[in-house]
Amino acid sequence: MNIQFQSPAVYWTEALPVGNGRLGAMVFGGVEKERIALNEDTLWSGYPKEWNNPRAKEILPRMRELIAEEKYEEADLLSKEMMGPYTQSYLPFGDLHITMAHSDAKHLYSRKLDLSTGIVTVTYIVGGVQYTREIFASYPDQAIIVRLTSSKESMLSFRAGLESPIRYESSFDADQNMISGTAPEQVWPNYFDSDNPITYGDPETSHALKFHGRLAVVHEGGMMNGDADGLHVIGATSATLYFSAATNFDPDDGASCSIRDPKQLTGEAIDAVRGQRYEDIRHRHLEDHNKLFGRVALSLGGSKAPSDMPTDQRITEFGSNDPGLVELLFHYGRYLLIASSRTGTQPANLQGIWNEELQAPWSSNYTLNINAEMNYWPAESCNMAEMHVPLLEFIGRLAHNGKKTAKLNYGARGWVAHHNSDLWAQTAPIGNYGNGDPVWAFWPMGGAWLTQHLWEHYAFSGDEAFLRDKAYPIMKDAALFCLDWLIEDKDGYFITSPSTSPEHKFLVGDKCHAVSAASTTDLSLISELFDNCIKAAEQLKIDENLVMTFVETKQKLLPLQIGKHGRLQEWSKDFVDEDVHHRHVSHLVGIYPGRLITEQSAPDLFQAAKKSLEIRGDGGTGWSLGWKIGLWARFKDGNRAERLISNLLTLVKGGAPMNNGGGVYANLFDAHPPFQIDGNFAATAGIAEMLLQSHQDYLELLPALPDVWKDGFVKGLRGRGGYEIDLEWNNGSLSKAEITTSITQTCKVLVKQMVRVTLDDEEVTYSHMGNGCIGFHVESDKRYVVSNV
Ligand code: FUC
Repeated sequence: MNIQFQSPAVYWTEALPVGNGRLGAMVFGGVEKERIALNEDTLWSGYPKEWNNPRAKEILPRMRELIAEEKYEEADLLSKEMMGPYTQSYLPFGDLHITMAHSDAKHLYSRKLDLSTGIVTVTYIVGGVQYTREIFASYPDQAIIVRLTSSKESMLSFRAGLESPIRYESSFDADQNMISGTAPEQVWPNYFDSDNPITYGDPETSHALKFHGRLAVVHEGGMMNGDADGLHVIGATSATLYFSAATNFDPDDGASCSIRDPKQLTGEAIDAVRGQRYEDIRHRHLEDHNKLFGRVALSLGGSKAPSDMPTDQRITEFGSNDPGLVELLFHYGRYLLIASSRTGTQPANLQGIWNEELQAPWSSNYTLNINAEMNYWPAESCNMAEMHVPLLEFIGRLAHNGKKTAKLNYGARGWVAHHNSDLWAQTAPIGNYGNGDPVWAFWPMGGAWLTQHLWEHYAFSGDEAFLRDKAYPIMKDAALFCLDWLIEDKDGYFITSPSTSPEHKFLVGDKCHAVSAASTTDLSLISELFDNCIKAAEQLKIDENLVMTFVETKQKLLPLQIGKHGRLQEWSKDFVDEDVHHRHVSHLVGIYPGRLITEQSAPDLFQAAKKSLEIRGDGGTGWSLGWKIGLWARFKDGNRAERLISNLLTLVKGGAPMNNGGGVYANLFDAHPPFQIDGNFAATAGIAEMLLQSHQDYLELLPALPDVWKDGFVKGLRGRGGYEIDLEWNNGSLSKAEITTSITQTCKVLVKQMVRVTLDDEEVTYSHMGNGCIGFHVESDKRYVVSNV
């Protein structure tokens, strides 16, 4: 299960990622000069500032009048006065440089990342000596470990040192190199024109984050010394490098903390690990990684490609002889989430935790109108519920800050978040108080969408304590904001105003506009949020009156409509699209990842949504292609979903300019382009969705199996209701399903033909429950087998 090359990386997007949720590294694998690009997930610019804009609530009534009068141009303009500041940026930590004493004249070079171990290995021969590097990010030991060995005694000589693109100071002693500094107070987004895009404060008084990085080296054989040029190891046979980094970000307070000493933190981490045997550290890492990564297995028919074929070549030659590349793409999404989102870390941002640029694309922030959510689509279905927790915790921080924004900006109850956020959990609209375009800068539905994740975490686990103590209070508050945000239109329907369909404009005459009333996205997200709150409150037997309000308001929401060409309308009026192939498909959120519109619950809307997707086409940015995989899976069209996977498996060269022609880079990172990790996660989630669906209160096995995945199996997928499922199929149809559950209940399965259900080879009786479903009693932790008769 390798991503592999026969040459070092030239571009960062050819380097190989490792991560332990907090520390990330990209391994280039240079022979003479190795570069390992480093990240620490709390290293962001800025500090918490006042981002709320009370003027918004003064403007709101006028905005609503303008929209009701269809004066969209004026509404767009006025919305600028409701904006707030841009978010801050996720920063690179720096680089670990290792300069070998030998030359670059290598042969038998190989560089690979084995997803099943989380270890990058670089090997080559120079001057008759085989050199090997192993690099991994250990979660149990909270360090990045680099192991260097030479096949002949005393042939390992190198210099190692840390650098950073952020202002820093460095120091060396006999066996350690340290760098430290203070992050910039402000980094403007790369799309914002500024003469001074990166500004530092006075390190003595700045509230920006302090950071510290520490590299220690232990060598076997030879000698070592340190000077201003680095740590020099001469004539060793092997050596282990330990890297740790920290900032003084206080997760409880959401701000930098003057008594938190990052130098002490890295010191403690390194002291704890460097006295240990390399084999033990490696073993602990493998155990930790396997526990998570080993939960899911997938076979779609393997690969006829030669086993040593470089991954970029494999992508270029991808075709029907290589479903193994789809397996790799699937596993990569799981690998990347495990590597970028662990208990106690920050949630994965636009680039997970890997970023080399001071002004990363879109600040490498949390983009809430699709991208941050998309990162977590595979978390539950692909058996990584713990990896979901950093996002769920972050939603809690947003809910806290967003209460103030709801009150100050709109005079509303509950909490609100908008288009972007950052380490500081910023909740206001962005756009630098008037510079942004409302089509992206003004979008108050961040909370409504994010809370879906709280509900899903409960739906998959059935963990009622989580629902009661954590999820529901935050969901309810997001719903309270929506109750206050909705207004009645002239016909008595509830609508949102102002409203956008994220990032997609409509045409009136020859002019494009962003802002109108009641986009389908808004109504879908709110409707589903009310639904989830109703279900949650009923389950918890609380808030009866509020449930009535949710029910009544939901019934009075402006109904979704079908427009010309039979499409699900994107806006409440049947406007002309600015771009029929637009990358965002937000109006289909109720199909996927939501479950508002199903073939059974709303057949006409379901067909209309399908028509919309048909017309949107099969192109788009990496993440857009990823979304469409899941959508076609929900439309039960496996071949079409597979076509989108193939489209995503288009090689994008490193350094390609930003555009809408998505694909993957040589290292299989999703290419918007530029690199954006959400498409990786969406692809993994979409593939899972093709194999198992559970959003309609029953299990649907192999709902969208494409013809080319003739025979195969998947193990360890999760379904809502505490299910874990293994499936096997032959010749395109299910041969066996094995079902376990953590909850004793009636298991409902949609069946396409006569089946037999057994428990320990004993027949289990089932009943027909209508709509093609069978139902049978299941007890927790027992393994039920459904097989064709
Ligand atoms: C949204 C998208 C862009 C990009 C950015 C991070 O603004 O429309 O394509 O993914 O987020």
